[in-house]
Amino acid sequence: MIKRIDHIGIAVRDLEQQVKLYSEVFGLKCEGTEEVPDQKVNVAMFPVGEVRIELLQPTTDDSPVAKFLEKNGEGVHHIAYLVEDLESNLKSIEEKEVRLIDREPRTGAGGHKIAFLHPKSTFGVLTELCEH
Ligand code: CMX
Repeated sequence: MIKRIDHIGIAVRDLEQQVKLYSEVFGLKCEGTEEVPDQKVNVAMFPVGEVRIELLQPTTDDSPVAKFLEKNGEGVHHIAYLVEDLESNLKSIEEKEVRLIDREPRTGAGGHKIAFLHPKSTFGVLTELCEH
């Protein structure tokens, strides 16, 4: 089902400051920044080989990332795996009694189809599946 890791999401309070760390200190090239209204975040993407680091800053107080920052502070927020045919994978995951956050794909960064699995069903790791 899973092809590879697509990206690792990191929750940050100040996107601009963190972009400086990843570009100026780590020497990575930012692929772009964008607002993802459906997820209430601003994101900056940094490719590292085939995987990307996705920095996530909340745009509203009720953003899932705002809640995460309040509770945990900055840090790793989720792991996203690349899949083909997200819809049919969601159906088969649900049949295996894993709790889904999204039963239907939503629109994530880059306009990709995404869906989250609940961390209570995945041993505390918020897991995203995405299809390009
Ligand atoms: N990783 C691991 N566990 C997490 C978590 C995360 N990122 N976020 C929440 N949890 C845990 C909480 O610690 C909590 O556990 P306890 O009950 O043991 O304390 C439990 O999940 C419930 O969390 P909560 O704070 O009460 O928050 P909610 O139930 O309101 O929401 C979640 C949690 C995961 C359902 C919600 O954040 C969500 O729907 N996330 C998916 C969407 C998302 O995160 N979007 C932002 C990124 C978008 C992008 O990448 O573009």
